[in-house]
Amino acid sequence: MTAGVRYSCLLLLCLTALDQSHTAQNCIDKHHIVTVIRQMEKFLKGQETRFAEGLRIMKSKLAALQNTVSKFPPADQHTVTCPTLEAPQHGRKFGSKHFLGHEVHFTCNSGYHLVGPGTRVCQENGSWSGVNTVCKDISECSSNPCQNGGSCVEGVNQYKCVCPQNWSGSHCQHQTQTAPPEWSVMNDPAFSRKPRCAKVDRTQQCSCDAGFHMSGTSDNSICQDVNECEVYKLDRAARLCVHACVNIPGSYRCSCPSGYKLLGDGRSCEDIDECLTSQHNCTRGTTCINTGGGFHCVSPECPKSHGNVSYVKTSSFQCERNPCPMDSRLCHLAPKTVSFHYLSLPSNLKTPVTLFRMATAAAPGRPGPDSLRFGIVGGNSKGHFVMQRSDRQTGELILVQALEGMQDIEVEVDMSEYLERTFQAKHVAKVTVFVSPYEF
Ligand SMILES: [Ca+2]
Ligand SMILES: [Ca+2]
Repeated sequence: MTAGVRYSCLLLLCLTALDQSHTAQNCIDKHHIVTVIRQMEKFLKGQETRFAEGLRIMKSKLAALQNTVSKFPPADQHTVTCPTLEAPQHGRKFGSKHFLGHEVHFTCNSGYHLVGPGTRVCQENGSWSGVNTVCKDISECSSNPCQNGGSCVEGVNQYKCVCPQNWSGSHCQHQTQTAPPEWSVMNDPAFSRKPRCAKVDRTQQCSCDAGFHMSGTSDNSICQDVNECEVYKLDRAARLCVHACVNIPGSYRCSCPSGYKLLGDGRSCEDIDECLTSQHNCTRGTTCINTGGGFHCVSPECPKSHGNVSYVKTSSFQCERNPCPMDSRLCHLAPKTVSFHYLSLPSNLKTPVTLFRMATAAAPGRPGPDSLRFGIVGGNSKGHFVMQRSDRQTGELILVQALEGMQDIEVEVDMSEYLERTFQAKHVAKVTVFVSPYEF
């Protein structure tokens, strides 16, 4: 029993006794009771201080804990991630975190306006809220720049006016006498519409839908499709389509050659990677090489054996010379390795451009060659390529003249290793370049 509890019992006994007998003699004298009360007060004071101190410590521990918890998100927020989002074309993306609850924001460059959500949030199911955001160019025709009944045709960041008969000029401001313009699709009912007419102040007002222009006489008017492909045909800088433009009633669409797909911007073409998407028919033992507009199945073969020289295939694209007899100089001069490389290039690639690098690889623990010589040993009859050293251990094959598609070119380069001016070994790389018929 603690001192405090003992005093409490004693006090309780005394008070009960006082109450019952009213005689101080039956209990401890008054002086003793006062002393006990003071000791009890002291004890309670002490308890109160310790209790307050305990509370203070607990409060500060709770605050520290709360602080720690709020600094780090719960564990499951780290496990949920959303796929990386790209900035829209002609726009920017803000925010790079892809955890649950994080936001990314989009803006568009000047001249473009945002279509879709400006903010997307990473959701619990690991996907972003909302749909894809795109930046569309602000309508160039919204200011109605074409005069005298001319129709405005939207282009890429620009517009053109197609003028009614007898009008010409960039804004149809000049009167002329000409035959029907070539961009107007005539004599094809699929490309004609009836105009929409209404009486305004007792006069008949007719108009055509977007993509059509008014034609015919004032009594018998008709809306003819505008051939946007013709309008922008000669304007290379403002070409509507990277490849082919197809005119359709009221609009146009772009198409790509076979082996290419149309990109999301509706005008560019991208090669289909048949090797990656298993759309190839390469047989076992051959390797699929993707090219612009198609693919190739290749199975490189090692050089034929001759004399003491023979090769073994060490991987799909590498052959190594079998060990030479000690006294066969011819064998030591033959390439020690022959490797095969395949490159796919678009037509008319801007030059100069480095196509291929070749480097020496000394065996671990052995001193490497102290000098290297690089050269082109075949396939450069037209001088398209140059082989040069780029650093102490590397040489590079550079395309110096543009290659026009479609063609396949094989160029063979070699690297000779020397140690203290003594020939060590030669390595040959056979580089095949597939040039696609298009510049994209
Ligand atoms: Ca059209
Ligand atoms: Ca392809």
